[in-house]
Amino acid sequence: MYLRTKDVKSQDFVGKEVTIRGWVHRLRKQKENAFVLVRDDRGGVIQCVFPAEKAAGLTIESSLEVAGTVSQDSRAPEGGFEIKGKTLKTFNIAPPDYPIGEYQSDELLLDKRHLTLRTRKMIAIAKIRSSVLHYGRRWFVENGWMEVTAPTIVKGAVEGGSTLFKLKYFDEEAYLSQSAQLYLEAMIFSLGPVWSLTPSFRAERSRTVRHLAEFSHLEAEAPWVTLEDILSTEEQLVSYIIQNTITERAEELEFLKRDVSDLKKVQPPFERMPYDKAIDTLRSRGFQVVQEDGSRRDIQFGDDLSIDSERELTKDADKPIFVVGYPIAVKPFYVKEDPERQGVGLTADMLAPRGFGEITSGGLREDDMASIVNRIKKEGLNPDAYDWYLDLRKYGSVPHGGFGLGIERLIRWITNVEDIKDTVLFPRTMSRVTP
Ligand code: AMO
Repeated sequence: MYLRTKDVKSQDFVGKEVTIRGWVHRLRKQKENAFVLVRDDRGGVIQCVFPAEKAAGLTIESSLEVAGTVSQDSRAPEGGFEIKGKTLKTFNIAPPDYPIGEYQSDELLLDKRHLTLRTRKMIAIAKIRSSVLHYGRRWFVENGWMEVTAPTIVKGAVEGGSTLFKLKYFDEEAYLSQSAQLYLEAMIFSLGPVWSLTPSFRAERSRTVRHLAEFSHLEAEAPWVTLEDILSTEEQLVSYIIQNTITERAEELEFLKRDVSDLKKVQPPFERMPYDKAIDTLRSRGFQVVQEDGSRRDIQFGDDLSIDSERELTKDADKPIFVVGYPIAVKPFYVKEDPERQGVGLTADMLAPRGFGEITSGGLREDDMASIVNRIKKEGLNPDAYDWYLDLRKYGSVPHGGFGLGIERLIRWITNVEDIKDTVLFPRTMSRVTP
């Protein structure tokens, strides 16, 4: 039986013989001894010491099994325990040209992502990611929402035609889904509050540190809710994920040098800032927008919020802020218009603090048949592709709403990594579809 390094690093094993399996993570050969830092299949490491001749053929990333005696030595890296190796069995001796070392360009690390996954940084992020997904699912289960799965090959756009990935689907044209929302809307009539975690695809032409072409989308939808119900669900969910993740992954966050004192403050309620107030605040700070011809003008009511304006609004915040009531003109066709304020949507985006930007978008859905058809046409979309969706407005329509949370945006905030590409194991962007 072989053990994991985490279990071996304990007083209980000192003086005892153990067997571990893993890969050569670091290697230091001296005249008498070789110091082999072995990484196991959970990303844990322990130093194994061998007589130099025994480890002579070892190279970085060779796979091996080590049997030896555990001892405690304060000089041993990563916790002061090491294994005095007795036997060494190799599964594979890697050639000496392993491409990942201490200093590499970001591009090379992405080109070799299948190997970069073995770095301590990527292991830490992968574990944090796993916790974020786990606690997201747990929150929904504990609060009585049903998990569902929507198709990812679809006929209609949800978030506008410009970011659709087209594909040939046998003899017709179809798209990769931008959001499960419309399908979740169909499910609430018989399944009640539902949620899903599916990939969403956006042919984003922009190269930014916040956009992926494929991202993990956590989406929820429920009947008979108010906008306030949706916001309350979102703030509880996000707080629950963050508090549990920073507790469970304290070691990994420390490895990433993420000071979590600000994250500890993330508890409901989050501020609700009316969109009008957001615009007033930005105007009072002289905030300007760049127009298509390159000229600048003051931001005004009706403008969408760019990442720069989101950064300005949240730069001193510790908790996320909801911006509530965007103009429907800057939002997709399904957003419900406030019956008391023409042109204003019953919708809100959650902006993460300190400029991390939008992490959720949600609100109530338009349930009036005539206005939704009108808005589908206005967006230049084909109403025929939405006939099934319009049935939902025909047969027993009820007030309803939901939201979508970008898992990678949330992880970027939690880990404080610069580029969203580092929050996902195999990122897909405009310029990258391999490995
Ligand atoms: P939206 O398009 O705002 O809304 O997407 C919801 C959330 O998904 C994340 N996100 C992205 N993450 C990484 N890369 C991208 N290219 C990307 N695009 C979006 C963001 C965003 O807040 N159906 C609606 C939501 C709803 O109203 O239910 C929707 O998809 O975190």
